[in-house]
Amino acid sequence: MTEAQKLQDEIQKKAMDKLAPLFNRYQLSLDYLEPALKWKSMVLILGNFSSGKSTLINEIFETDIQRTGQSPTDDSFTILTGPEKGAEPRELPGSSLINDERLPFTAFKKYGEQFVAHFAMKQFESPHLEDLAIIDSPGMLDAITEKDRGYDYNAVIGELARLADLVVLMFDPHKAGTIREVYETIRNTLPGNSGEDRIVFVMSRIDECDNPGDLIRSYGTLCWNLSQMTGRKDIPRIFLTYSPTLARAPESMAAWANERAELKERILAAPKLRVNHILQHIDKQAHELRMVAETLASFSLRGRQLLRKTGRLAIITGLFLFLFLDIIIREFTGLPETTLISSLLAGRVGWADLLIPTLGAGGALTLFSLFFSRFQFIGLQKRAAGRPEELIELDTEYRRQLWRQVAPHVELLLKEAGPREIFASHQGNLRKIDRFIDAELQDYYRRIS
Ligand SMILES: Nc1nc2c(ncn2[C@@H]2O[C@H](COP(=O)(O)OP(=O)(O)O)[C@@H](O)[C@H]2O)c(=O)[nH]1
Ligand SMILES: [Mg+2]
Repeated sequence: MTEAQKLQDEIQKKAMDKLAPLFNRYQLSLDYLEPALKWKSMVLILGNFSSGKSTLINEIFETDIQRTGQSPTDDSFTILTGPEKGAEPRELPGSSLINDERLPFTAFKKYGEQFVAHFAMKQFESPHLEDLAIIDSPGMLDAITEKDRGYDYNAVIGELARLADLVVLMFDPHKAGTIREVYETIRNTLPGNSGEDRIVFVMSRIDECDNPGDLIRSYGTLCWNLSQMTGRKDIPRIFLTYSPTLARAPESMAAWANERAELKERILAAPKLRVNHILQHIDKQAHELRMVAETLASFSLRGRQLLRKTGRLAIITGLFLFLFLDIIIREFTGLPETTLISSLLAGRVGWADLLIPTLGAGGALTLFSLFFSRFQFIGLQKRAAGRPEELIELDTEYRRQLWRQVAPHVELLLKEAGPREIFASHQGNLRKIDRFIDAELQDYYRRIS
């Protein structure tokens, strides 16, 4: 095991030890945390069909494992990786992948049989593929709708992108302008799920541009499209590449020769991003958990404040009835013969003197506690579940983003909360989460920097 893998294992174990009980406590599923921690580093290759994805993969790993061609030759998600230690390379169908607990794909069952039929793993020997897997993907086609594919393509891409340490987005000069599906995918899934720094933009097949003017026009179109897509004014780095073996006139492409090599380097270096990615992922999950705990802490604080007010009134009323109920009753009925106060003054308190005071005080406390749990708490709960965002401060964009992730879950927890929730030790849980985020996670960040 390498140092990085050891560290990764340690981080995973620590995160599970510290966070899993709290995830359970707040009924958050570990479905997001667990898969992202598993298995090896992954690079997801996305792009238009025939943008050269499979060609690039074959080239990097010096194989012809992936079929290539001008028409949409391949409509599957294929995981390309090395065989297990000591085992022969195998091909595995999607059904095996989604049922293998050691792999991070068990959650992909939900995309249905159509997806599973288009999901596979191909193993082959390569020194780079011991701790790396590349995902070749079916091309994005404007014309193909979700109905044609039979599964939610964008959701699949979003989930794979979240697991991947690097997402390579490939365009070719011919179709630089028709990337609506790519656009939607980036807009809807990538930014929330994976940081911008994990996306690499590539314009490939540039050798097919007839002249530099052509290339510049294609590049310009792509930049414009990208800025529309990302909503940012700055243009990200775009690798301009071509396949040296396929290029029509390789000698005229000398200016771009290095870009392919650099891209290859970025892809092969993905395992180095793995630990950082895992830390970022745990970081985000921990902050989401923290926000859930924070909201419930705020709710329980309000509950206790309300209870304190009602409790004070209950005690005053109870005390009043304890001391004076027998006097009041005697005023109307002439009984009892002695009251608690008169007995106290006479210095002879008997058990009988305590009967009415105790019933009075007990009755008052019971009525107030019923009033609190049946009316006041329910009212507070309804208000909180209706507008849970009022329970916490959403003063930064980061917090608003976290809130969007957890809001439905918080609403559910608030709806299910019983009066006992106000005594739960949310503050203690918050301290535990903070200690994890501020001390342990930061320590790991320092160790990898
Ligand atoms: N001229 C040229 N052709 C390329 C290049 N890259 C891929 N091709 C060709 O473009 C077609 C589509 O490539 P492929 O890798 O199958 O694209 P994919 O659908 O994205 O996997 C194939 O016929 C390749 O031979 C390139 O850089 N230059
Ligand atoms: Mg292909």
